[in-house]
Amino acid sequence: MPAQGPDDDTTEDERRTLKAIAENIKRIEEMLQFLPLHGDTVKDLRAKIGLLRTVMLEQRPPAFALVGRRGAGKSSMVNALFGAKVAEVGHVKAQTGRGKWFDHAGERGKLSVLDTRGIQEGSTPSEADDAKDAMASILVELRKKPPDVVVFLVKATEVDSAIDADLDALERIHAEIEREHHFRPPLVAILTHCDLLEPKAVRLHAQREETNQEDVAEKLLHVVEAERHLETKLKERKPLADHLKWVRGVCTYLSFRDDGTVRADERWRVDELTTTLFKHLPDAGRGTFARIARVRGLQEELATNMTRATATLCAGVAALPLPVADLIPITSLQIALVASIGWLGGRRMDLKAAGEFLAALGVNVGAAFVLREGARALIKFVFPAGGVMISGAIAFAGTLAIGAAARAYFLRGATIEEAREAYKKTRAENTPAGAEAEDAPPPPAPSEPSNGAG
Ligand SMILES: Nc1nc2c(ncn2[C@@H]2O[C@H](COP(=O)(O)OP(=O)(O)OP(=O)(O)O)[C@@H](O)[C@H]2O)c(=O)[nH]1
Ligand SMILES: [Mg+2]
Repeated sequence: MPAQGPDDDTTEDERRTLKAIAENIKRIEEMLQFLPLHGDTVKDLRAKIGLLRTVMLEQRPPAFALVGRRGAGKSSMVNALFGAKVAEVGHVKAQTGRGKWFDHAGERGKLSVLDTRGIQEGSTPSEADDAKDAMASILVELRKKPPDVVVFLVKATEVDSAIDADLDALERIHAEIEREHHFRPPLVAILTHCDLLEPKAVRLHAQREETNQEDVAEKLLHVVEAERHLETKLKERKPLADHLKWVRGVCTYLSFRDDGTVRADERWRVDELTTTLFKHLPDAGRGTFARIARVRGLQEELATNMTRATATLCAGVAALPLPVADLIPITSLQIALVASIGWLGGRRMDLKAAGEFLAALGVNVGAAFVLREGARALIKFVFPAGGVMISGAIAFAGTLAIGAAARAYFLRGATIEEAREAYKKTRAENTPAGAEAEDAPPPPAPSEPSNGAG
């Protein structure tokens, strides 16, 4: 694992890759004006380019403001999302990044977190002073950058005790964001420590293995009661109520050995939490988040959207009048797509490995591709109208098929043979009858593609 500085963990190769992708996307945007298309279609294409640009090029760490009492489980939530120890848990350790935006870095990326620890204490005069200081520094930080989502954490076992001070702090923070940035971020409220609700011994994370299912039901009822209570409290606060997206009990408990390996994993509903946070993130934070949290469904969703966007663009490029189309080889878009899906699955952005993957699928890249592009050009030349349609349909089906294969291989861990099957199947399903001739597959290349580092 290379050392990760705050901003500098992209390699030279990755930078080159990103630059190449950026140039392609820019060229496509310039080409849009040549497309013989009308208003809505062009708008749709622009939106698709926007998605690709954001996911491929403008990824940044998602930003969360965590509001909750000392010990509510803010650091544990960060670790639970990563599935690894990236934040210090407990009361004893130094308070890293207190009152400051702090990037928590794991192997697959970073989360930017504003930990608002300490703002609600107030039972003794010195705590009250601390709380004032803490709030002042939080407000300064909020001016620098707004969070994408505000997460409010309350211990399920403490939801009945006076949480009004916590809610005051939450309201103040939310209002400050609006004052500075003119929007109110979505609010997600979680009840942590649900495992400690009665009956205590029931394991929420291993419910099905419990012999007494009545006890399980009783515990779940207590979770629901706590959720209702917190929801009611939040809804009493008018400015917060409109932005409240989710109130749910969870367990984020993970225990690590000194060497960082997991000793106990009692996480419950963390996938649901992850899905909810993903849903409320802007596209720029989604790729990194899906990559970090390793929730397959989210990676698939994003990869599928990117595949559709790329396929539509490829079809558009294929339909461009010559010689404009030659300026944007369809293959380079497809390679960028594969590299991005690989990245979502945790690999490095690597165009070379992506090209090798395409070759291993049996997709012509390189010299053979040039010939095939030549054939496409010839078809257009000889039969302008029909040729254009056929090229577009083939480019569309081929790109969908490449995306399907890349998802199988990089996200689901399929073998290269299985990926090849996915490619063939998807291509056959999406190719209109009579359009196959141009795109006869070459003999499959036998080699495994290299995986890229990381
Ligand atoms: N049983 C149980 N313990 C939890 C859970 N979440 C966190 N903990 C424990 O609660 C303690 C406090 O958790 P932290 O994640 O450090 O809480 P925090 O909000 O970051 O606390 P401060 O940084 O001090 O404000 C730790 O000992 C955690 O292991 C949970 O869902 N269940
Ligand atoms: Mg903490």
